[in-house]
Amino acid sequence: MAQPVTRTPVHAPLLAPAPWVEERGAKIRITAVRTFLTAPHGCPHLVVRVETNEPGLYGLGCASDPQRTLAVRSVLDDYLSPMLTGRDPDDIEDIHRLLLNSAYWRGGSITGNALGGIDVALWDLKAKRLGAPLYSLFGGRVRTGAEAYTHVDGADEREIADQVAAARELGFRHVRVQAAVPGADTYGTGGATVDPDAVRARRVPWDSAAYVRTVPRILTRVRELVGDDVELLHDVHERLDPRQARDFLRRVEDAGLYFVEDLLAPEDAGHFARLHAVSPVPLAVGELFSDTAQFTALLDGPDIDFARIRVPTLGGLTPARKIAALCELRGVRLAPHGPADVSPVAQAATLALDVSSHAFGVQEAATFRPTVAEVFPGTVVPRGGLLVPSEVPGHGVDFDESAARRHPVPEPLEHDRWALLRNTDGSVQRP
Ligand code: GCO
Ligand code: MG
Repeated sequence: MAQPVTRTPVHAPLLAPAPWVEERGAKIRITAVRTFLTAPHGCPHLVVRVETNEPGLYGLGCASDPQRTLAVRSVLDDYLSPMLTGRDPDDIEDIHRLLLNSAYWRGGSITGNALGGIDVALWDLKAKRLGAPLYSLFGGRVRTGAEAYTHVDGADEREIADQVAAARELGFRHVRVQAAVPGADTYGTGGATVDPDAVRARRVPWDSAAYVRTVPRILTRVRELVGDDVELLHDVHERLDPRQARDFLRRVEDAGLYFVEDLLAPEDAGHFARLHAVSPVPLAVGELFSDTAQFTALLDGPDIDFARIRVPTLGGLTPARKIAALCELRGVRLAPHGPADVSPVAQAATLALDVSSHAFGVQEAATFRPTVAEVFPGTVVPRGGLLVPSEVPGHGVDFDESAARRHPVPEPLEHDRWALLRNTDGSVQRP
């Protein structure tokens, strides 16, 4: 008969406060770390609340990983949370290293998101204790707000150009443009030409050759139609191999893109140096990175132009700030990840980094459903293409538990969508 596997209680030295805490005589202690799942936008948002013995004092973080939600929640509830209870929340660097190394094996998006949820909550807590907006703990503000980019897509250049014009009307100076490839499942085109049910049934393939032939042509025509007065971005979503990527960059040169995002899968990151050396098209990479070493390998060159940090996945603001500092010293810009599967809590935390870093370039801005702000009061929305941080203490986004209960996560949770796609020859397409 199989033996049940039980968790041993947390080892005493991990529960002990850091050596200097008693001497400091700090009174505030963490009393609980709670996790909440909610889906006001349709995708699961995993919220982390670090509570303290001071009434009303808590910090909020986001550990959302739409593909591995329950695993991240288990890391938080079963492993990290017991190590935090009773601890002084002030020493964020110490706590980050302690939690990261407690498992011996570190890295990976599941650990990253769990740590990220706690880390952002601790920064929020610290800023609230000090009565300051979060950015002010990062050296203060260096800009009014973060330039944001929104998403548009379409079947042809006219449809796309109309949408770019509509985004311009709303004040966006940066627009991500995705173009459909007839008969192929192309990332970010919202089913413009293919039926999503057919994609799920694996009847629509991914066709790299058609994509490389078609999309640069459409993007170049969009540029002709919209003029130079707007920055255009494009996300390849890791769907090319290095040879195809070189070809794509050559063909897209005349579109004058602000950047091309995720040309290659992380496994092929060693090819960025060569692509960067041969093409004038700016390269953006990093939303899949869960380890700072993945960034440092590309920043040494530097082999990229924009670092797309996803704050929760990288392990929170503590590692993200280090990468931001390195970017500044290397002349690389930040273009943080911010689609709707990053909750408003992490969006606000990322914004604190954006407005306090000289390295900042542009921020991806989610267009949330109106219900999202009911669950997350203080959700930041772009105004005139700019995301402006709140002046309240902390990162400025709260969490309404009862509103969250009105938006439960749909069951069963979809966790496999990135494995659905196959190439025209039947092999699995790597996102
Ligand atoms: C982007 C993205 C995302 C990812 C998503 C995966 O906004 O640039 O690539 O939309 O696909 O976060 O869950
Ligand atoms: Mg992307």
